[in-house]
Amino acid sequence: QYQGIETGVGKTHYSGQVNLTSSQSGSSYTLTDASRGGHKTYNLNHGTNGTGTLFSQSSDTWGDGTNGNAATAAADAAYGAQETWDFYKDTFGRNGIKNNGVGAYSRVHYGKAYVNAFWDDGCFCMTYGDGSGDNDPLTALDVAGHEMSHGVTSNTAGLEYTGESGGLNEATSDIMGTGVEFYAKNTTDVGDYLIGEKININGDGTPLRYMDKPSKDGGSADAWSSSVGGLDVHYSSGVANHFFYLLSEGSGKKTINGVDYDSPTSDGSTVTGIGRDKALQIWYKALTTYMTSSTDYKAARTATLNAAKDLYGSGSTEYNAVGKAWSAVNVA
Ligand code: ASN
Ligand code: ZN
Ligand code: CA
Repeated sequence: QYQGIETGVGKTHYSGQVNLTSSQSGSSYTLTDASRGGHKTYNLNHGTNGTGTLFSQSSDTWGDGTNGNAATAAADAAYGAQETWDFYKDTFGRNGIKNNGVGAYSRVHYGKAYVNAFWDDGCFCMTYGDGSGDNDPLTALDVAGHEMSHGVTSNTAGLEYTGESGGLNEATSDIMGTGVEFYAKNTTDVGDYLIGEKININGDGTPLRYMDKPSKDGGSADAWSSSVGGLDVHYSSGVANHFFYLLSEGSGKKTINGVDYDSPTSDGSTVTGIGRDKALQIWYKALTTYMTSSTDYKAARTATLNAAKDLYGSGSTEYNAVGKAWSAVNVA
């Protein structure tokens, strides 16, 4: 339906073989997705600034699944950008990170042995390191969804990246990154409530974060306390990640896509989940309608209750579950 838009194939490292949208230019293809705001994927080739070079080749099959092939990371990054775009569009009707139909761009092979990935509001771009070798490239789907969601937060609530609002900013990225991972229905990288489970970030195969019981990572908070705002934002996020898990799936033991979860409550209550789809709608509406740069945990409770009231009605099962899930992480 779109002229010049080609259906390529990505042989990713984390998500198996996927369809990727490319463009044809002369006798070569480029990793340019004109169906999603013109998103492009570039090779920094171990540099740390500029855009590097646009991925371009004579074949429309990108990467071979191995890290030795420079285009493999590009295939994962392009897939992450594509699924994140589609997730926001299909789930919330959001047309790109700024909701203006304009795509971002992605850069892979940043620096040498760089163990991180990051979104940058300045360039409106995504960047991925290759990992150190003790761990793997940072191009997994939930990482992509996490990072690009920082762009959505910047362009909506604008949650300041410090204290409790910083924890809410980080949790928004974990929540939406997880939303992307489930949305993609990829049979190689299935949806879960773990963050960074594919990239071997700790060198021992364990995930970076756990939403059912955040303290399993050794630093994150399971529940609110007056000192939570003093934690690193990747740890204070635990309170909202735990809230989101409880609201979606409920407390106690559960197995989803082969992964076992056991989610406690700080007040000994039992929480019954309303399902991830509704929990995502509530979080997104709260983020885009009620949260501001200075929203703290108490205000996040109010924001999500307002969102649940708008979507499902005051006193609805969903509205009551939001209150119960916050109380279960000590946000009263
Ligand atoms: N990967 C980190 C994060 O998104 C990088 C950063 O920007 N803080 O939280
Ligand atoms: Zn983040
Ligand atoms: Ca995950």
